Amino acid sequence: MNTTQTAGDLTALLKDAPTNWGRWGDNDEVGCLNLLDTGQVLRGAQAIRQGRVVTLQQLIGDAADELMHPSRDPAQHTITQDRQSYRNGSAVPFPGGLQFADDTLSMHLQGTTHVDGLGHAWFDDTIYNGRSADTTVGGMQHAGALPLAERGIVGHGVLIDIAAHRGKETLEPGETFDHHDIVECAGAQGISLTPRDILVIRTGWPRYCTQAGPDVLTDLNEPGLLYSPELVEWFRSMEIPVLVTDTIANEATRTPGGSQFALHGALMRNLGVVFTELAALEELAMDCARDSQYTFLYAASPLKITAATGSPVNPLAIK
Ligand code: UVW
Repeated sequence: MNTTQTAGDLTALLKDAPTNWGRWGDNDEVGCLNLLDTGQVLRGAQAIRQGRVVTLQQLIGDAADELMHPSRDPAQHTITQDRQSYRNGSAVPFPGGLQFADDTLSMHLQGTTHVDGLGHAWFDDTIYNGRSADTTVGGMQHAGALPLAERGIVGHGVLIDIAAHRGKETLEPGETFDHHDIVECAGAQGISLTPRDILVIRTGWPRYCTQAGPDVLTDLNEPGLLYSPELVEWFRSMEIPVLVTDTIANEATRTPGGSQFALHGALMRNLGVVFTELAALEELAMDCARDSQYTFLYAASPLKITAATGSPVNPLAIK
């Protein structure tokens, strides 16, 4: 008996759920990024019509604005050298007079807009592609963020503005939606989804958190996609490679039956869907509403960090 299991455990919930384990070989660590081939990059490039670039990263270094899981701390940004260092003699100009400023950043790699390695979350002591969760001890030996960073994430992006579709600024705590809502929202936006689209879903949740204050995060109850076998089957059959949202964890926190983060199990661990969380989507949403173009080239380059569980990222939507 696995001592970490609880009443609503994911082993039981997902016992018949599909996996992509072995589909791209026993050593695969990038999962559904395998679906983003050269054809998908070119399809994404065809969505570029105006040459406009929108960046999708949350600001790092201003704790008041940083949204993150309550188990994580704000980034610590420290200036280690500046003009004052030359005034007080702790730094010496280069020959010729050049001086420079320097700084460090200490942060949770998943404490801002970030990509999750496929091995970041697991149940049943097994991570993506059937590896032991023991391979996460002391650093990700497999399926961390590095293989995703080495490949890069580029394809045809589609914004699904669920909040706007529901006539709201933001979804409420615990408010859920599913694949039917995604398809309906896309239709209302004048597009139909195509297999291998990168889904970028706006809930407006960061705005809710800013208005409600920090207490809203202490007993996390995010809005988002709600687990169901049908939803998982839709992701599998649509071959959705990447799920990007503006929430901390890309899914409704609570699953009926008592478990939490069931889609981390069903989509990330089982299917190898790459999660990007905490994206800043307000500007993109306004831009898409203005020109009615909800498609774009999506390009994201996680950092190459040895053995990391995830990586900060500043994705680009290029329209
Ligand atoms: C958790 O859900 C704990 O982490 P993340 O949101 O980074 O996937």
